[in-house]
Amino acid sequence: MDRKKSARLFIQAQELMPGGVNSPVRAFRSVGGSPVFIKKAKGSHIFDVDGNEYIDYVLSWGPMLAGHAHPQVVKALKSAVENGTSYGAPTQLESELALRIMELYPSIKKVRMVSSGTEAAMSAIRVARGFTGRDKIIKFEGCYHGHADGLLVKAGSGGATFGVPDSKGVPESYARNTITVPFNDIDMFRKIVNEEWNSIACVIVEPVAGNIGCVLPAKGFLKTLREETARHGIVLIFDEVMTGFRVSLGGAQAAYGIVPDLTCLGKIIGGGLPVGAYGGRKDIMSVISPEGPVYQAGTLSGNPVAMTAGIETLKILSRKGVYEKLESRMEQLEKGLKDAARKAGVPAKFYRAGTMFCTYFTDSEVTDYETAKQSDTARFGRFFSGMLDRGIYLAPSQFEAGFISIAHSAADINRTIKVAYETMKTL
Ligand code: HOZ
Repeated sequence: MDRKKSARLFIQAQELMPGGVNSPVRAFRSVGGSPVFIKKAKGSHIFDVDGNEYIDYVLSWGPMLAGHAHPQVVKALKSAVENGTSYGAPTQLESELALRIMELYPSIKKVRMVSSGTEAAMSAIRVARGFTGRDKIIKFEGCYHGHADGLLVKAGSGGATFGVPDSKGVPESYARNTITVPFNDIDMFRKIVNEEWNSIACVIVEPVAGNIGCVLPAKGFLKTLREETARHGIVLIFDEVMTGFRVSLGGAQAAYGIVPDLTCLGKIIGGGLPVGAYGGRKDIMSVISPEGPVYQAGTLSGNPVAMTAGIETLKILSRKGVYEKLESRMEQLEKGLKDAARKAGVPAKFYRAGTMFCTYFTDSEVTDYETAKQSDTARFGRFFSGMLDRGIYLAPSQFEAGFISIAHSAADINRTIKVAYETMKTL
């Protein structure tokens, strides 16, 4: 497949931006080769500047659950833009999106819109600290909650991809307040909480760890987090930036039956525009300015264009039958990829939660960051390149999840399975 123009653009971009990109994982460094420069996307397909077409399983790292450029979203956006693109003042659209979110996430009694998942997570933590008067937080190894200072400790996503889970530039005094526990390690979590509870403001978790691939919560893990935090007055924050609307319409909290105190959302509630949100218990959310003493603000928060994309996307997702269709496509993909690996004689483990998934090249179960790291990442790199050259666009890292959308057809999935088998035979 010819990608000369992408390669040329990347050479230029490297002179202009660190690593030639505006977010590290995009640089393809862990899988080799040069990133694909995108020209446009429609439905389940994405097109590069050299005229190549790919079936897209990155979907802008998750948000395009309704497919790229969905006609209903595009139409609403066109008319929204005609009315101006930002006011920095209240609109009815904000309340409309807030109501839709609260209907689907009953744990959210009040919500604050922000502009990214990073902002949602760092703000939710500030609120938890303000509410409890405690400083420490617990996060899980390999979970990624955006790039705020205190969260770049044993972080997933680019941190895992490039082997730098603890970022330089984070003062030791910040990192000291972040306690890390291996994902799914119930005993260690209990021990730490029981010893240190009176200094712990919150526990933040991706209920399905999507920034080390797709690692499922072990039986009883999320329930233990809920019980122990409730017992000790610690705020439980579910970071559902990835799992929201993906694991189910009501997110991981609905799928696993756990009610967190605060929830972070992002990606899908912006339908591909820069949006995040955090919300939860009324007493906790009431500490936020101007109701309370915890400050958090943003000129672009609640931006009318972004709210419009979110509202239309949630309308599409709330239609009857959408999740049943997604489930059947996902089952088809799961079965096909497992069969392809078996027939090709390649050891692989496939995991998924709703429509987020990951294939690890290993014989052993992947249950946390350590076991994810033991998978054959070099083989993943070859798999990634083989798939790309055959028209399948996967996330360029073993430590990121794949996604499908409502636009992925049975034919897309069949083609992907066929190509996966061809590629796996060469690994
Ligand atoms: N944090 C994203 C993955 N979960 C990566 C975003 C990007 O590199 O664009």
